Amino acid sequence: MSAAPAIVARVNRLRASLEEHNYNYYVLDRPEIPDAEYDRMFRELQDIEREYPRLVTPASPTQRVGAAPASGFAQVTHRTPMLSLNNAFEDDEVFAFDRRVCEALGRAAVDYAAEPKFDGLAVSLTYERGVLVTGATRGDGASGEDVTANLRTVHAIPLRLRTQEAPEVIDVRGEVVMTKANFERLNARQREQGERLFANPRNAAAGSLRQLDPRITATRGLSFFAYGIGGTTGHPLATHAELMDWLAELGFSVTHERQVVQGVDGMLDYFRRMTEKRARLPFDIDGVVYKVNELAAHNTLGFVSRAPRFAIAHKFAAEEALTVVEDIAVQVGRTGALTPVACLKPVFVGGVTVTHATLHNEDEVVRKDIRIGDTVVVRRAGDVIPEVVRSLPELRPAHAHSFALPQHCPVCGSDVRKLEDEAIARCVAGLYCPAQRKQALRHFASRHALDIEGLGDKTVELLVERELVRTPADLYQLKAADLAQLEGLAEKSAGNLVAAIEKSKHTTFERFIYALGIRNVGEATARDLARYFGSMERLQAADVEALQEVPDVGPVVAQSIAGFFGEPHNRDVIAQLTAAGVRFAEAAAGRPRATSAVYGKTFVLTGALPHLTRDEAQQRLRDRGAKVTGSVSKKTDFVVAGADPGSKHDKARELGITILDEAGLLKLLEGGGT
Ligand code: 5U1
Repeated sequence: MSAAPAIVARVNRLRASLEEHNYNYYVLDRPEIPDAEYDRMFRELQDIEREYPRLVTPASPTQRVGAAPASGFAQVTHRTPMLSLNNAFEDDEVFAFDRRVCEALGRAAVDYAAEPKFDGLAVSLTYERGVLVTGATRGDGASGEDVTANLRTVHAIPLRLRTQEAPEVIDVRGEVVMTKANFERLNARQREQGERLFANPRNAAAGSLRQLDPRITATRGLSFFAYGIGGTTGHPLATHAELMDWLAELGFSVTHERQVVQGVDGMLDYFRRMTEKRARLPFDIDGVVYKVNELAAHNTLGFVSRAPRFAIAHKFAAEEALTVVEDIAVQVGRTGALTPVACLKPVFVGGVTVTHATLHNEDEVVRKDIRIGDTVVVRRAGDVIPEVVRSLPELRPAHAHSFALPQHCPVCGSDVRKLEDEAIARCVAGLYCPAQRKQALRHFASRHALDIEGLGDKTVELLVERELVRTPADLYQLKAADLAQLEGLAEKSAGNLVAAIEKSKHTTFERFIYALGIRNVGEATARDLARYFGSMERLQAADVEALQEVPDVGPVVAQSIAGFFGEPHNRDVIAQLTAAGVRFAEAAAGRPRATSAVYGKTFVLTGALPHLTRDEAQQRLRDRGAKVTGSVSKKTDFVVAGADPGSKHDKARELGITILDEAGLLKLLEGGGT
């Protein structure tokens, strides 16, 4: 049924009225009518739209909540990247910022637009011909998540801009925040319902915006403050202050705390006033932002990586609090590193309750003289991880005691070693320790190690979590039926993976050494070790002195290798691998002879060769005692260039280095014995 003109006119009037009152209430914070009157008009509009569905438009005030729950969020590419800000923590850094700006602009003094830095979530809102079409999170700055349905429920975000002259398209940038009062109310409700509490208003805002059901977001009372645009406005604006006024005219909340200030004195004065006012503001802020006020200067100043040179965030000092170290636990990371972690009496600092803080390594515990039982200063700034700043020995109780790292891994019981000139102690059972399993398996299967095609990160995770595999040797016991049970592995890929594992049994000695994941042993060292020792038996028997006979192996690497083979758990896994049928041609690892034409020369490979793969070319060169490096320098002897060689080729020409094609390389390789 089509609506009579009087109905259409009524709908338009109701919408205009509701938009106006929504704006007065949520943006200006100045309601002009009682809530009951607003609700009456809203219901009248809903009734008419129900009767005449064709009159419904996406920008109608009834359409804020309406979208069905989503199963996930799509990615949106920002038309203009969303920048991040460089931070200043000290006055000096603000002085340096002003100096850089004045120098670049050739001015003695500059005006800055100063505003609070909201502690919320940055979003980008795209309006086409004045109507909100997309709202996205910042993501990595280049693309974010499409949270349009959720952002539409935020009343301070206009569904339609308050102007007759809306730009064809505009991206408005700003921050979604939750007031401290709404945060308290939300947590009280969560507590009553036995739900998880949010640590601070920012986490609550983020959690609310990432709800799959927009109806939940709608109940969270989120706010939005605009602070800029992506790209240009197409509107004659000379300053950031004018841009903020214009955004306010378009219907956005813009902070009342904004102010134009002169030079460093003005910025620092503003910072001190906001520091003092911070606790009384309805929102959390974590600092202030200064932007060069003149917009034309933004183009002159440009960007460094993803941060503008025309703006800086001046962050408030980190909050500190006192608490007690109840214990020091030890975590074993995926590379075997042992990290002492302070277990703290829970303390609220910087917006969260802190119960643990990393102490990084044993030296740090000694340097800061932190003992179990000590009262310590804990610091946390914004989203930075909490840290123990220092202990207070004057408050030390008699029962306080020092901490020492265990000599055996708390996860697997193997030896713990600290290499010379390294601060980190590690569990040496890289092939065996459960904490290091996933990492060890990923590395073992990687392309330059045993190159097991199809054994990706996800499969490794599943194999370890289901306890189908504990060490690399267990891989060789897997059956296609075991693998086919894993999510994402169809019968065919399970069969392919078993075949790939089988194929990996035939490898080279250097790949096998590299695959063991010995700390400090990369591909080049693995190759040198394979050449020098020629057999696993000789390599395992070598002590630190013997290992240092190998070219380029110093004391640290030698200790690392000796420590690895000294650990019985690792030797067991190697024996199991051999028993499972893993074979490498040990005898073939003869030492290259100095008679090869490429022996001792340094090569750089660039571009695609017609017949040899990059790996094959590298292998042949290295087998004959050549060195292959990644970049061209005066030390390079030859550059081998294939198709589309790029800048390395140009550099070789500049430096007068001999450039070979594949045929030239092959000739040179044939030119001497190996
Ligand atoms: N208040 C405010 N926050 N904030 C964050 N202004 C502001 N501007 C930003 C960011 C990331 O960026 C523009 C300077 C590009």
